[in-house]
Amino acid sequence: LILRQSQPLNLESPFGALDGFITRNENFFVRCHFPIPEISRDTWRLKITGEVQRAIELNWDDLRAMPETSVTATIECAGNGRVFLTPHVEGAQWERGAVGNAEWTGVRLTEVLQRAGLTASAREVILSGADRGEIESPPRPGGEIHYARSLSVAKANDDVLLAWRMNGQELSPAHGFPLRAIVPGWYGMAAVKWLSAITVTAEPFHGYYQSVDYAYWQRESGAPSLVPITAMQVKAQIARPDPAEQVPVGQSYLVRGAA
Ligand SMILES: Nc1nc2c(c(=O)[nH]1)N[C@H]1C(S)=C(S)[C@@H](COP(=O)(O)O)O[C@H]1N2
Ligand SMILES: [Mo]
Repeated sequence: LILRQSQPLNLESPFGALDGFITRNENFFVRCHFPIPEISRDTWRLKITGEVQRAIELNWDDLRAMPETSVTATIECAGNGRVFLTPHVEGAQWERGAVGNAEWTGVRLTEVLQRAGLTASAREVILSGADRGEIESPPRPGGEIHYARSLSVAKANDDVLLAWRMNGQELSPAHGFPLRAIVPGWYGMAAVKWLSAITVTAEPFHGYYQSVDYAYWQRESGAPSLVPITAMQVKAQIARPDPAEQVPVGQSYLVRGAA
């Protein structure tokens, strides 16, 4: 992995090493906004509150007693390839490797939501991580915040997974131990790691990583409006040859890439 930042930890995958459909765990990029929280399974809890029939708290055993399922899904950071943008854009200067594909195992979010029961006014599902810290550059909220992102109730009940295994191995601390969300088809910012709270709301969420960061101006009808980034755009990327690689003339060469 290529070190982009050590505190918080940001590691890029060597995209040129792409050699198959699944990204090995040791090659999987790491994107963190805050220090990695230390969590013990014994004291970890998942709280589900807000627009629910009954607020509930699940411990590790409660969660593991629920039906287990697996899904293969790509995580791409919305900032992948940022270094190639002109003009220059602030933020982690990712090259091609802020992306990976893995098989995730866990319980479907809809199963967990059913335990609590959504009310008729439920509209969004906010996922919060145990990691927290202060935002340095303005515009910023004062004081500490937790990493948090919301999903529509429709997406939450569709194909979102709460995962505890990655390619058959227990999640590592960097990838969200003990539990993270996997939001198939959406950019990585939605895949909340170190999941500790689920809050169901009747109103759209306007948290920091939803409105200031990971949002874009959409000019659809009338005035531009700030919209949270969600679904991934179609993309294809060449792994080999590498941008700096010299390719021999007159010989066959196997080009590799991913879409
Ligand atoms: N709690 C929490 N979840 C998080 C983040 C974070 O900083 N904190 N980063 C998000 C972003 S921007 C991305 S791209 C993915 C990266 O997942 P990975 O580190 O397992 O590759 O995690 C997402 N989930
Ligand atoms: Mo990201």
